[in-house]
Amino acid sequence: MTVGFTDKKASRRQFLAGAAAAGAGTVAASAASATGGDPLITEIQEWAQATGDGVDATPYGMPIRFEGDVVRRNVEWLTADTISSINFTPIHALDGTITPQGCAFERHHSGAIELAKEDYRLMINGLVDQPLVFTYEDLERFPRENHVYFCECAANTGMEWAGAQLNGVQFTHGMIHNMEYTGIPLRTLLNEAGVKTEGKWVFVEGADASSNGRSIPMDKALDDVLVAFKANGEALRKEHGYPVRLVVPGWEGNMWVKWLRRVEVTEGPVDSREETSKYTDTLEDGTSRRYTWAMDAKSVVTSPSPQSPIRHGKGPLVITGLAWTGNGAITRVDVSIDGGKNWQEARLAKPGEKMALTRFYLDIEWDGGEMFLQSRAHDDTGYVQPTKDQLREVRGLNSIYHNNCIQTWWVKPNGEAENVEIS
Ligand SMILES: Nc1nc2c(c(=O)[nH]1)N[C@H]1C(S)=C(S)[C@@H](COP(=O)(O)O)O[C@H]1N2
Ligand SMILES: [Mo]
Repeated sequence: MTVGFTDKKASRRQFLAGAAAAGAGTVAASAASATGGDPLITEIQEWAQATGDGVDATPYGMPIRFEGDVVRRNVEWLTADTISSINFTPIHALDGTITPQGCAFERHHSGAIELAKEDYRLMINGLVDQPLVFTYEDLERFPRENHVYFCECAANTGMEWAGAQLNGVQFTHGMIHNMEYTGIPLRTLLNEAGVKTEGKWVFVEGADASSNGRSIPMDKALDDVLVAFKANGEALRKEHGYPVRLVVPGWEGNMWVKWLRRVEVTEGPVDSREETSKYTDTLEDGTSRRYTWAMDAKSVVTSPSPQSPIRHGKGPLVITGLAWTGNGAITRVDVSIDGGKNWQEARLAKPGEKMALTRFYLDIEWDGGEMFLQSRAHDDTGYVQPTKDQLREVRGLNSIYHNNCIQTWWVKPNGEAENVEIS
């Protein structure tokens, strides 16, 4: 496509009109055949000369083989062994906001276990009037709710503290997924057991060898935490905690206990491994922040990005990305193409929803020159996503977790992009 217009709106209209004409096989198409023709238009193709697969060929569908590179990936030097490890969502290749379970990042400390519904038990004990054990079938009889929430590992972007490191948004920001969960409010089950007045926290743990125990304050437990058994309409996948996981909206992924087996009502926090030596944020002076549960507002451009270069040359370009906040809803996203000197307000595909991913777009006329692409999220608490330098000033360089800084992609005239830092 060649577009030589200066007016952005006019050129986009022209582009769309051209595409429509070609599709309808009118002037544009016959012009093509006159110059030798495009066999994809002029010839009857192989796939039109025989029948396709029958409806019995795909009882449960997988993506078509041409999409075979839209998969989870890991970072070799991070993955000494695959049992206690992490892989990343291919967010550079997805659009919209819902993450398919099949490519949603996984993080487990002792591998993904296979736990059948028949063998599933959930215990509620500790400071309750009546300790209870639920089977999976018991859970199915409680009133349930549907909610879309993001789950972000606290370590997402954690490798980028000291400098631009991983060359792809899948690796820098892919420890996140966003699904529609079906589940029972934890509140319902706690009320069933009857929380004693001294019960101010819950300690939640999983059935896997690591157990991944975490303490959650009672206010949160009684607020929006879900005991979930479906994601995106179907059963949780094994790797996401089949048959039941905890959903802790807006809070770090580590608290979203998979294969949930026990909820103990306690007076105080347990100070487990996962909330002391891990998932605390060590500052410059050696002291550590703890109880940093909520994921602060963050955003990133998913395309163009290193794994999603521009292939079409100058002209209309769709810049897109994701924004989210664990403290409420995204209200606005700004995009800069010059490394943060000038900002334009991006278009939100839908108004921001609480603790869920928001898709943004900025449709520009690319002049073919280099760009330093950034995005900046605002949430409904008034919080604005910080630059890397602003974050380092407060948090130093000792942290792994809770890096929500503004990301920069250096897009070159050939359309390739690279992870860089701007200061
Ligand atoms: N039982 C159990 N729950 C767990 C974990 C685990 O290893 N075991 N990993 C936690 C971590 S660190 C994260 S980030 C999320 C990841 O959820 P996912 O694997 O569905 O992406 O699960 C959390 N829940
Ligand atoms: Mo995590």
